Amino acid sequence: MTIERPGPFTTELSAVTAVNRVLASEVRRAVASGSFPLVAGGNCNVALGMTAGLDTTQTAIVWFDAHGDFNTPQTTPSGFLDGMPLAMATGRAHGNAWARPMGGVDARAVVHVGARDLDPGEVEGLAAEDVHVVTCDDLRDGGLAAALAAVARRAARAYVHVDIDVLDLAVAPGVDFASPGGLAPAEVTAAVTAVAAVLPVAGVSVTAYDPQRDDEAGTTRTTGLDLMCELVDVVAHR
Ligand SMILES: [Mn+2]
Repeated sequence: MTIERPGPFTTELSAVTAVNRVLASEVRRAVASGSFPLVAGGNCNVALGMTAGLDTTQTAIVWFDAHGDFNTPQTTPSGFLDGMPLAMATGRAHGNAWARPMGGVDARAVVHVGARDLDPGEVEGLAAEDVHVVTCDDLRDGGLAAALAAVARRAARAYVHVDIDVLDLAVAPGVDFASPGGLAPAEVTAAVTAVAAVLPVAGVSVTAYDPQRDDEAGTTRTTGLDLMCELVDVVAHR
């Protein structure tokens, strides 16, 4: 199914919250009927509807992204709302618009994986909120396990969010804010396999594909679709 904004556009913030309220109720409905919520989103804001639909009090977030997505209106250098979804999902940014009415995930139940392009205010915020940050190098050094063990003590299930810009530029050029030095698809799959070994994965979102930036071979689209299939396979076989 496709989820669209329920009313006319007024502001970006109200559009994001409106569409995510619809997404949250659809996720709730899917879970209640025994279906698995798998979302292909234009940007990372879908995390709001996913977490609210899955019950924020018992859900850990494992967030794969080259960027922090942890800015607030006070720290953002760009003003982009798309740089704030993880901060909004945890109530750090725009709390009155989202987390207070809809619920926010405890930031200590969040693992951020693959960051390599953080703004200074995000580095401070991630540390201040005790988010577990696992860089690409940390991941290769086995640093994911301790972070997962810590969040598993605070949650009954995990929501896995993959911004495909976490992948290396060479395999996923079709994103708006590409950053070199990223992960291979197999590294993401292996990391999600490790998540599923610790907590049941209750929902997956894969976001931020921009067809206008993809190459002629459709490298990112192909990689993204393959990755979604593999992630569902990983999650379904637990
Ligand atoms: Mn993102």
